This record gives sequence, structure tokens and C-alpha cells, in this order.
Amino acid sequence: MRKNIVAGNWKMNNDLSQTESLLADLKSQTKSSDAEVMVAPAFTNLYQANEALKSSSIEVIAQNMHFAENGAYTGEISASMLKSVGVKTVILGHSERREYFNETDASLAKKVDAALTNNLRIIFCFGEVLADRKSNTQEAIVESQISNALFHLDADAFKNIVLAYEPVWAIGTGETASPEQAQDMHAFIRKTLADKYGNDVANNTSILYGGSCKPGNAKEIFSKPDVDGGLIGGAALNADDFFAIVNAF
Ligand code: 3PY
Repeated sequence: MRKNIVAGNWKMNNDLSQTESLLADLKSQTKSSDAEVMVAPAFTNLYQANEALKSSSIEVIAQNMHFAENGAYTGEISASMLKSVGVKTVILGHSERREYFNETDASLAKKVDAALTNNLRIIFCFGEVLADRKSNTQEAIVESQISNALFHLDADAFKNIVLAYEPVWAIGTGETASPEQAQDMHAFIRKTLADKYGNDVANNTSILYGGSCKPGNAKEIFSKPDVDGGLIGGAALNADDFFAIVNAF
């Protein structure tokens, strides 16, 4: 059966000492839900974060990676580099990567393949922009993002894939999809998976919601049957807020 997951995407926030201090705050929190908990600090702090969380159940994950194994890609980080500092899960396709770093379905398909080849679990992000929602094309957009980057895979690959629906109009804007809008899209995503791979894959794949998820709205969003947790932005930078979300199941 699929798992509930709450993952904190720290984005480009927190230097080493701020990372250590937030991790200490996170370690002092009490988890009262069954959710798997993950945090994604900056690349520079992954090693120390992993060391700091060794005795805890919080997993340290990465925010991105390159598709090549190594080579002349100045400034980039490979899957094996992530593995060498203890990372087992990577976020791919976040809307900020798509918008500011020109990531496309095609480049993401290559990253997906590289991550799976290296036995990394993937949190694969996608979602429509406001203009798509206004023109009521959000389902077609989401379906194309998923199929272009993932549907060359076999069913077995989905054991290592978590999906994260993040409507771009709700990221960093304070806007949130209503719990009903989230549920409608998550049900559509699950049906898209079922149509391609069958009910087993569809029912066993966790689908997270991302986009201004916070302590005040997490409970209602997570109560929806097809929402299996959240990818959390701003609220993940405060241990009390983050754990209020973790414990919202
Ligand atoms: C947000 O909620 O701002 C996110 O981008 C989560 O990844």
C-alpha cells in the first residue's frame, strides 16, 4: 500500500549553521503520525545533514541532480555524488527548476533514468500554471508532463517514484488549491496511472500535494482520499510548523 509522506523542500535557504540549528529543532519534535518525513537542504549541507540525522527517522533528500554520470558540466551534481553523501531520494522537476533553469520534459526524462539507474528514489514534480487553470487545460498539461517524462518506464520503476502535484499558481504565492481542487487533480493523476499501468501501480504510488501547504490547511488537504502527503516549501523552514504538517494526518 502507498505511504503517507511529508517532505520539506528548503530551496536555496539556510547556510551550514542555520541547517544545523533547524535540524536540531526538527530532532526535538515528536511525530504522532505514520508519515515518512524527509527534508531537502542545499547540496552543500547534505553530508552534514545526513550525519546529524543518522539516529533519527527523518530522511535527508536532494533538491535536484544532473542526468550525466560525470564530465564537463560545470556547477552540476551527479546521482553518484548524491549517493556518496548518503542521499537515497531526489526531487526532480520542481516548477522553479522548470521555470528558471529551463528544465523540460525531455531533460527530466533523462534525469529520471539516471536516478533510477543509480537506485535513487524520485519525487517527481509537475503542475499547471495559472493560464492553464484559467483556460481549463490543467488536466491535459499534467497528463503530458507525466507521460513525457515517465511513461517510457516499466511498471516496476514506480516502486521508486513518488509524484508531487504542485500547481505553479500556488507556489510561493500564498495561494493554495482548495482541498477539492487538489483531490480532483490527484484522482485524475491516479486514473492516468491506472490507464497506463493498471490499478496496482496507481494504488501503490504516493501522490503528494505541494503549493503553500501549511499547518492551517494541511489537515483538510491530507484528509482527501487521493492526497498522500505534501511537498512543503516555506513552512518547512520552521520546525514547529513543519511538524504540525507532519502530524496533520
Ligand atoms: C511550495 O510550497 O512553495 C513548494 O514549492 C513546495 O515544493
